[in-house]
Amino acid sequence: MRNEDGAPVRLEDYRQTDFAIRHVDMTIRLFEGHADITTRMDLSRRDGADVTAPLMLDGDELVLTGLSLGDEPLDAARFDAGPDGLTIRDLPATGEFRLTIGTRVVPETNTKLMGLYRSNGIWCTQCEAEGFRRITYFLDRPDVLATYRVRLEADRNAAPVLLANGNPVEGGPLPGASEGGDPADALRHFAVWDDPFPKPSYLFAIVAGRLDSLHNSYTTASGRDVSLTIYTEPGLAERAGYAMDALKRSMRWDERRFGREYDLDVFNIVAISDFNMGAMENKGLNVFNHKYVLLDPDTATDADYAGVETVIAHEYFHNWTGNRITCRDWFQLCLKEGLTVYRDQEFSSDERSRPVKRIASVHGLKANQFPEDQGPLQHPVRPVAYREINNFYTATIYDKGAELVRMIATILGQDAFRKGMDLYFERHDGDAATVEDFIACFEDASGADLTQFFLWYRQAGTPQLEVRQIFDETSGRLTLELRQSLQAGAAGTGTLPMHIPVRFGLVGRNGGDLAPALHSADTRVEADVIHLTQEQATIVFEGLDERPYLSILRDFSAPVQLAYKESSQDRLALARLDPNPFGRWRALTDMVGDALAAAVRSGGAGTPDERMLDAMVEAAQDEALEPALRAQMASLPGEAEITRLVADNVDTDRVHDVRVEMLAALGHRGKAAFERLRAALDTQEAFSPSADSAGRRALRNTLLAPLSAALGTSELAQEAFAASRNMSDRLAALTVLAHQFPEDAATRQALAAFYDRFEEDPLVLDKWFMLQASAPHAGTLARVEALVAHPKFRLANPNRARAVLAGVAGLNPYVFHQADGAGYRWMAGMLAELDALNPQTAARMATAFRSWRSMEPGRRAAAQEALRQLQARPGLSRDLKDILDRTLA
Ligand code: B3K
Ligand code: ZN
Repeated sequence: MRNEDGAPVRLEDYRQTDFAIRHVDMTIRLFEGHADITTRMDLSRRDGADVTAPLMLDGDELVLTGLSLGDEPLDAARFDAGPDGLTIRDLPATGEFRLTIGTRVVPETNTKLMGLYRSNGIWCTQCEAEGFRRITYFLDRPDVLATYRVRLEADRNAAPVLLANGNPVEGGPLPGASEGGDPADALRHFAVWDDPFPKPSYLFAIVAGRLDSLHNSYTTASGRDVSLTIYTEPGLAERAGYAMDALKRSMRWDERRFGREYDLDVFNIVAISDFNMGAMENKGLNVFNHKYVLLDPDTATDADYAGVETVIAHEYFHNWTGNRITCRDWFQLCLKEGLTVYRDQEFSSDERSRPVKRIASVHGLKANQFPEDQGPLQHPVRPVAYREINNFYTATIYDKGAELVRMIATILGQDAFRKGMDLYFERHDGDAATVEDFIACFEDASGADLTQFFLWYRQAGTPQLEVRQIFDETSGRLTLELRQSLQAGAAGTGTLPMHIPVRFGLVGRNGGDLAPALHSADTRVEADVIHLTQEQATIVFEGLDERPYLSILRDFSAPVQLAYKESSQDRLALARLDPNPFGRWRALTDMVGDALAAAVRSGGAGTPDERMLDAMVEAAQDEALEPALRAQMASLPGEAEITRLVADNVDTDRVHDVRVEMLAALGHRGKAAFERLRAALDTQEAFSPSADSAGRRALRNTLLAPLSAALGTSELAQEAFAASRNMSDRLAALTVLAHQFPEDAATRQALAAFYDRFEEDPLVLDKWFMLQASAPHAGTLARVEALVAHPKFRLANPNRARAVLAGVAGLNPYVFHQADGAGYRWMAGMLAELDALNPQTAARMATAFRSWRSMEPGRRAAAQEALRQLQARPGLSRDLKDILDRTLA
């Protein structure tokens, strides 16, 4: 059962349950206004468990309607039932026994969207992490694995589709009065589903409602026929075609790359409009935020297509990494999440472009995980304590977790990595495993000792990697000095040196990688990887005619903060010459980021380095590179990114001004080239969601911002908006209008036209809300007040709430960090309102405050004041309180 409110759950306190649950048989009767649930479970004491221990089942806002042991109702003296738990005493010391528990819940009023709730009339569930206890009393933890058989009953008209985990067994009308049934059942029907794979309760799911569907089928490598169905709200199934395609490609890829096949007769996906996160990997019945299923060129951007592909793959891959092998406890969350992110990143790399995908992942890691790792919400990839587990579905668990898996692959090499994965699947299929179990598989498969590597799971924070190079012309020797350090942070974990794999290249003056002889090294150097395991290492290469360009930390081979005094000359050379495409992007981006941060710190843009701007213009035009990569190299970081780079004493007004100036300077410098490129890329080709087509659109649309900034008028964006024939182009143009030319009549007209056209399309309308909330202008806060009063705004819908709240707090530092503190106060007020409806989403949105200490003193004080006032409000959820307490600590 949950600890007393406020007391954290600790890894060191882990112990097995006294009871095991072998099988669960549920009947769920859905009615308008309530649902009745009967849960029959077969339990026994575990070997060696205390024979007198009571059974303590978890609950959350539950009402008990019946309780029997075997066939007899249980005497009231033998149990205590409350909304948060059910304790039963004097249960049999040996052998299996059966408990039958009745509960009643009200899905219609469940705005937390955890447990059983209704989304647009559709009954659906979300159980991870602790939602099953909102449906029935249970040992609601991931190390209690049971098989489930579920019977659903509902009105045939309200819920013609009845879904649960596993395979369908039977279904049909309930007997009406004439057949001897209950007259009230005349219009009702039932379905029975059976899931043969033992699973933890967090993977339980049901869905019932009026749904449209898109069908397909798949034959696995060993010849099993699987029926695939994607269910949507009425009228939207045709938008699920790309998701279906992505699903089939994911299934094939997992067979080829990891030898993993699907294991049930059916695989169902349901797209829901009210959902707290992206999607959920329930066994055989994935439930998705419809944002990650529904697409067509007219309503979805290329980024949406890529997101759908990723999330479909991610949830599918969980079938093995998460479901067949699950986590022993929630401290092991990275075991399924980090690993599955790694797998979905690899999938996207293989399906699309490896360097482009890597750049996008690294960009995301730095934008989301680095600030978390360096601020008050810091925690290790394997945490040791939590107050609210839902607050640990973080960038650290997911994205840094994926980086750790990638480092294992780098350290062991692809073959040994695959052997370790094979061993993991073989050894732990059907288990609730730990990170130690996972690492042991790689050690056993390869013979490597990963003891030091394990520190990456225990120590929080971003290590700093200091690099120095010395070239001696007379001897032709190049000396590399590497040094690592880790600051103790909020998590208070260790700071020991870790195993950092540093991929590198030595690039010749005319391009191409050199392969000089290694003269000496006090650490292991293997091909293009330096294994830094001590605090510092010195590596000397010899036989060089001239100083090469050092391409360091290629492919971002470790999640570290690079501290390297690299000359502009080297960066510019690498941006042009590095044979490693990631290295080209890295050199140029670091140069641009440093220039912007320096300008902010010194109080003005000054004249931006023309060679740097030229390098961006040149990259945009470089036919040897794929267009998506050219777009990445020619883009300026956003204001949020620059804010992060400045790191302390930040004045976000300056951030804004510096970026605006730099954008215009880039536009001036590249004007002719950018115009030519935009014309050349305007091929009028029929829309294709392929990565190539998307890359060309990305490049063309990226150039619109600097060109418009240089022109100083909205004409180009107006033309682009009018000519747009897909959502990527339309949204790019509208963003330039709304962000650069907020006062123009043309902008107002374009926003109104967009609204009129897509008013009835919630996913597009989210974009309309977010676009305005993220506009960096003095008038935005007033506009945002109007947006939340708009008839189409619904705080209870997480996508809509996120569009506005994260639009301001996540994407718009200029407004969120407004010097007068109005942005902070507005956000705090919204969080209080949202918390009363949906604590999980409120807590997630509140993490936007995590970097408040990096602001200049005036803003810092205003943020602290807003946070304190919010923290002092009575009745806050544990979710939000946990985030606020840690943020202010
Ligand atoms: N496992 C879910 C996330 C559940 C979040 C619970 N607060 C989706 C995913 O990572 O695939
Ligand atoms: Zn996941």
